[in-house]
This record gives sequence, structure tokens and C-alpha cells, in this order.
Amino acid sequence: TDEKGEHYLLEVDEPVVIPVDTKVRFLVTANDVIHSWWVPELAVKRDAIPGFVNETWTKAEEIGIYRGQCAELCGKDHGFMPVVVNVVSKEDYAAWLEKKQAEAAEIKALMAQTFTMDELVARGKNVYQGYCAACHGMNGEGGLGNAIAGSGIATGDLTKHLDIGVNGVPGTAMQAFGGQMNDVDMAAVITYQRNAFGNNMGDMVQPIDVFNHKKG
Ligand code: HEC
Ligand SMILES: [Cu+2]
Repeated sequence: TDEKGEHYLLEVDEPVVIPVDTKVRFLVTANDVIHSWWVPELAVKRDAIPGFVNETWTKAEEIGIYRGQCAELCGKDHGFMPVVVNVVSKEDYAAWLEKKQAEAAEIKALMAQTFTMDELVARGKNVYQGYCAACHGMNGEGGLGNAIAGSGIATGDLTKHLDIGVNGVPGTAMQAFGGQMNDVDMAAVITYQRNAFGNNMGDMVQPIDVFNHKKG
């Protein structure tokens, strides 16, 4: 998040949202290494293991924000693996669920669409500023990540470029975004990087290309 408040580094992109006074079952897994999903005040702690689904459950009696963290020494970023659970009223939960389902339906419809260059670039600019600019710079000038302006990847082979977006560069701060970003946003941000900051490739990625690339 942008606001570096009291809980800076303890915030997450997508808090878990659950209804109050309801028995909730969690299915826990991981996509890289073993983590442990731990929220002390909700009395849940479960190992998150790639390739396995573990179960746990809770029943929260009070509305509020519950914080926890990864309880497994999972790697160098271990200290930065916060957990946030928002316990909300049953009505708020129903409203949240409806909103999320509408969003998912919208993305599903967009996935089947073919976009123009202008559409991809406009959407990609937003995605870039939200997800990539922190490391690659607002103007592609680089920072923690290398420059996108004039980058050999962003002005080179399109499949290789897409692959870095989807799978990251293992062993570096360039994480795999394929699992956390929908295919429309991925198509848009790769297209944007190839056609912004003086990069002028004139080619584009469609959501279906991302889908096919992920399938391998
Ligand atoms: C936490 C920092 C960070 C974020 C956020 C980040 N990157 Fe990166 N990115 C890196 C680093 C570091 C490298 C260099 C990896 C290496 O050593 O090869 C890199 C490399 C790249 C490259 C290869 C560039 C080249 O010329 O070698 C591309 C393409 C790229 N990132 C795309 C993205 C996209 C798209 C996003 C947003 C969806 C993004 N990155 C977000 C850190 C980041
Ligand atoms: Cu962890």
C-alpha cells in the first residue's frame, strides 16, 4: 500500500475476509516453499506446503482486523510475510462476496476479448504503476529492478518478455506475477512495457496468449 502507516510492511494486497459468528474452514497451500499461516488471536496455525492442501478452521466472535504472520522460516523475505484477516458482519460479507463475484465475472468476460493497442496500453499503464513502478521506476528508468526503457528484454523477444512477467527471474527480486495477476492485466502490462518509455515495439500480448503461455 502507499500509506506507510503504523502497519507498514504488515499490510497485504488481499486481506482474507470472513463473516463473524460463522464457522469458517480454510484450505491452506503454498506455491513456492513451506510457509505457516498463523493468526494467533483466531487460534489458527497451519503449514502451507506446495502440492498439499491443509485444513484448519476458526469461528471469530468479534468484528475486527486480525493480524498474524508466517510462522515458518521460509526464506529471506520471511520477516515480510504478514497475514491480515478482516472479520466483518454477515451483511458486509455478503456484499463483499457479491462484489468479488462480479469482478471475477467481469475478468472472465474480458479474458475472451481481443484488445486494441490503445486499450492494452491504457490498462497496462495502471497495472505498471500499481505493481511494477516501485522497482522499475515510474518512467521505466529502473531502481531496485533494471530499466525497462531500452531494456533488451522489453525490446526483444516477446515470448521471453512475457515469460519473465509470468514466471519471474528465480533467485532475484523479480517475482512470478503469473499467479497473482489475471491474464488481462498481464497482457496489458507486458504490452505497455514494450510500447512505453521510448520502447516502440508495436507488438502486443492478448489475454489468450498469457493463458496459453501459462499452460506451457
Ligand atoms: C520488487 C521489485 C520488482 C518488482 C515489483 C517488479 N520487478 Fe521486474 N525486475 C526486478 C529485478 C530485480 C529484475 C532483474 C532480475 C535479474 O537479475 O535478471 C527485474 C527484471 C524484470 C524484467 C527484465 C528486464 C531486463 O531487461 O532484464 C522485466 C521484463 C520485468 N522485470 C518486468 C516486471 C513487471 C511486468 C513487473 C510488474 C508486474 C515487475 N517487473 C515488477 C524487480 C522487480
Ligand atoms: Cu513464509
